[in-house]
Amino acid sequence: MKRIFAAVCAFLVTAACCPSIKSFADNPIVQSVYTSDPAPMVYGDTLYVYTGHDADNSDNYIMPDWKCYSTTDLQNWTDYGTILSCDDFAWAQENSAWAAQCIERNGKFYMYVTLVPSSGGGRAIGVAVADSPTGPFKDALGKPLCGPDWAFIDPTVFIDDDGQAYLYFGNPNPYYVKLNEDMISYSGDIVKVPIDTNSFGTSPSGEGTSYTEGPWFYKRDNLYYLLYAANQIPENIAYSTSSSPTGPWTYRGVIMPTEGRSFTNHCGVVDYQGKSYFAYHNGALEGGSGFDRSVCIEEFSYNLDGTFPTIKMSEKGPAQIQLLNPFIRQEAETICWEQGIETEACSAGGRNIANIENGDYVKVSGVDFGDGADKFTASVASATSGGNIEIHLDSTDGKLIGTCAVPSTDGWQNWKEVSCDIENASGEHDLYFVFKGGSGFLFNVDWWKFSGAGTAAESDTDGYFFHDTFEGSANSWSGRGSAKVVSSSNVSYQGSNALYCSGREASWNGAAKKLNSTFVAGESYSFSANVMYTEGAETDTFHLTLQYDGTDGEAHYEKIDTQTAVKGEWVQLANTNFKIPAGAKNLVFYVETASSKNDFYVDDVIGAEAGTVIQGAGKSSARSILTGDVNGDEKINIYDLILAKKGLLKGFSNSFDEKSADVNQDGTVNTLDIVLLHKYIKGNITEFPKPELPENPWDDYVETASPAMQNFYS
Ligand code: FUB
Repeated sequence: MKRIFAAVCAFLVTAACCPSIKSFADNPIVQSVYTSDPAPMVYGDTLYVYTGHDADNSDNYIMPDWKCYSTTDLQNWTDYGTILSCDDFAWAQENSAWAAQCIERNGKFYMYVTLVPSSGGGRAIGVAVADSPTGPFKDALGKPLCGPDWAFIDPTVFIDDDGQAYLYFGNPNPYYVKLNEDMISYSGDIVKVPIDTNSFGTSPSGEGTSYTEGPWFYKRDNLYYLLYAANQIPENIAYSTSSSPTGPWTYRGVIMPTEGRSFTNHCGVVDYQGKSYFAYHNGALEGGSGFDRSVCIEEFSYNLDGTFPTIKMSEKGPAQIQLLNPFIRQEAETICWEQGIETEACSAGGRNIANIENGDYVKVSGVDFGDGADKFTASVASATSGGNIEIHLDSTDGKLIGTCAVPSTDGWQNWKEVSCDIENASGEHDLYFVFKGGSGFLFNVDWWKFSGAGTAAESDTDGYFFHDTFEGSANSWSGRGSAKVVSSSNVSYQGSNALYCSGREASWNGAAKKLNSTFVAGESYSFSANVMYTEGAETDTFHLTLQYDGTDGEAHYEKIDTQTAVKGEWVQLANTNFKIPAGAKNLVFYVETASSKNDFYVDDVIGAEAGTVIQGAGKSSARSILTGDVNGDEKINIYDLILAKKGLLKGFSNSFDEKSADVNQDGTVNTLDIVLLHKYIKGNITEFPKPELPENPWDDYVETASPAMQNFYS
């Protein structure tokens, strides 16, 4: 790839027609090598895409190994390099690494691959196993799992809800086999799927079906999907569905029509962070062709009936679902787009970017500098005289915010941290590292990070990122809507002040705090706030809520915790593991009520690392009233009678006990309630009498008024 870009640039420079580069497409997702046959997999919070690897300048399938890339935002992809190769299978020929898919089961990762055994006889399906999604993978069997047979290519694997795993594969006919729970053996025969045009469409010649190769098998809403390359050559992507994992199948049509400079296509489908994505390959990268393919990805939505929309190839790719945090270490090989860069194994672990020449660059998409960055640090190495990293915003010749000099470190893997000042970087930008220097390779970069005002705060020894106590100030809190907030010494949960919220004209008019870039979308945190109110009904319901802008551009509201408070008692709103939704922006954290407009107080508000148990006022003593259940244990028995009698004689310790003891609900607890409760417990009555309300309270009111007023009302 390096040579192709260098040659293209040399030509453009010679021709003196090289326009300044402004922005680029984000498909294909990898530019440093040619990639093919994508197989997406979600594990934990991360989307991985496993790919084949087409050697540069190929005029046939020269496919030495499989690669892996991951993302959490759909724009920036981290390169794990080669995670498995033909060399890892002692029985396989070199350069025969055709399509593969990886799946996790019981903490192990199984990669099903296509290879050609050295002993001949056709292609075969092998299986490798690893303890992590990025390897190292090892041949699990030392021999093929299925085959050899020239028809056995392109494995796709799925584990059904009942635990049965299925492996589909095949060209020009699909086959399936039921895998055992160990995922490296199978039971029963390898079944050749019966196909006809109703199940797999009609081939363009009119003879036979459209099914060609590259199946992708999964289930969604109890419907099984088999997607595949269809139409013979050039291929499109079509699909069939079934109510059973083994068919019969019904042909559903073409999803992705033929296009994109590759006569094959090969797809994988995945749901990630609430959205659906379709991965495929084409020949769109510079120098691309049917043998030098590149993996792309598109977002799509299923139709309401579960059918697929038509999906077109695009240069733009999916929207970024989460901004990148520049204030934590970022791997240099996390890239949206690059020119002239390669990656290699790094002596410090993972990978680094390498073979950097003058004018090469890396784009990192959607970086959130928040309140600002004033320093840049990178880990670099150079066996020559180094060069400079120019740091630009939004394009390769956009605003220059800093230039970091890279010296010689006497070796391509002798790592040294270098820093430079950064000016005027705040808010959200695409970030461009443009590499400058003399001729030849300049330097390598392992990782980078920024620091400054927008820097994510470090948590303190308690694990707290912030701790607002309102001692003499409202800290960074403000009123929402009509509400006003001030630090008040009227009451406090800790210390001598609390935040007083008043002037509320609606329940959502509460007390709010903007969360800074410490709080990262997709990550979990522990939150706690203590609230109390002094005027209004006996109880009130409070919410601790997160407002954020979603990836759809709309405002969303998510409850962090909800509690019922008793008037005059502090109650704690807390959640030790609240996940900020992926892609959430403009985070506002606030206290509101469910429906009242009561004034309230907030104190001791903490945002901390996920899992941190924060001491607070605890849950409220509020409970729902069950008439007769005076002690609140959800049973009505002699203990309630004892407590009711005691309350009548000496007074009730709280309003819940008193309300529960008022079994005839006439507003007071008296001997009649005690008698009724006694009768209920003995079984003489099975329900308490309902309070007697006049049939028409207005008539009753008028009747009891003075004659003059009765005259007035009439
Ligand atoms: O990559 C080699 C072969 O090309 C795959 O196995 C097929 O699916 C087609 O994409």
